Amino acid sequence: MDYKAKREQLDRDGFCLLESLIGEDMLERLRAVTDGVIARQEAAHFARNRAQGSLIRVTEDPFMARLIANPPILEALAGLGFSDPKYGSGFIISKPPQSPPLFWHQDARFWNDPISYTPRTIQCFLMIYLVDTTPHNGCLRLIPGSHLKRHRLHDALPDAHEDDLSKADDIAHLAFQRAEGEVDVPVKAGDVVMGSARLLHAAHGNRSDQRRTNITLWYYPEFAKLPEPIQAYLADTNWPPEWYAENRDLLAPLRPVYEGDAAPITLNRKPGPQLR
Ligand SMILES: O=C(O)CCC(=O)C(=O)O
Repeated sequence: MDYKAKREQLDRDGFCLLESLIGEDMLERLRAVTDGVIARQEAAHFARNRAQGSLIRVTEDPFMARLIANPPILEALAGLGFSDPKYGSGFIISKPPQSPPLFWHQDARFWNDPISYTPRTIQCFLMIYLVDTTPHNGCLRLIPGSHLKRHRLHDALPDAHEDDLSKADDIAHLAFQRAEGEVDVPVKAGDVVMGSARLLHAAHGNRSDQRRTNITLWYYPEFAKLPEPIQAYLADTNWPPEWYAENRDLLAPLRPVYEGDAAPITLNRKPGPQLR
């Protein structure tokens, strides 16, 4: 993999594609585990999250720790220049057959800190696809560069993950429409899309007859270099203690730890006027 070119793309465009990172054996295990977890959810979960399909914390199954600490993922992060990443959270986002699109949003929370207005990747998603994914069955859509440059949507969108949008009961809403500059990111099963939490992104609906499952894992690739108030906030993880205890060997090196005395940053999910 040409990590230098990938890193340049991540800094410039806010994302890059890491091809064939997850092997077939791991994919098979992940399909079985995620299908089991999805089958255990109540109907209300799917009604609440129609736009995502599902939004299930990966801590519902201990096997997921093996994905979070999967050597090919950590090697790719190191190849990109992130040799001491920390993990935050993760979700099983699975679109059932014939399901609606996901609305435009960005997931950043630290817009109060000047670091959010630099090319640095504070927080990134790794979207791990368990099936081949195209515009037909719900591939990712992104607005390249929107982690650094203001887009019309920044001012037009309601707060990220607003309840009504998640229910997808008004597909005519601006948040579900085509957006200026958007690109599709079709992938093969086992590919991983890496991107900045600040990047505007959405997903097509799934118009196929097969389930489309993506596992989104969130990492802090340069945790130790982040401003201390951000480290202080992130160190207070909400990992379930029994899940952590069961997977301590794998997860301990990836746990964000902060021992200073800075107060945690106040969250702000909306970019300020510095984003131009
Ligand atoms: O499931 C997808 O295609 C995208 C998920 C997403 O946007 C997110 O996790 O923020």
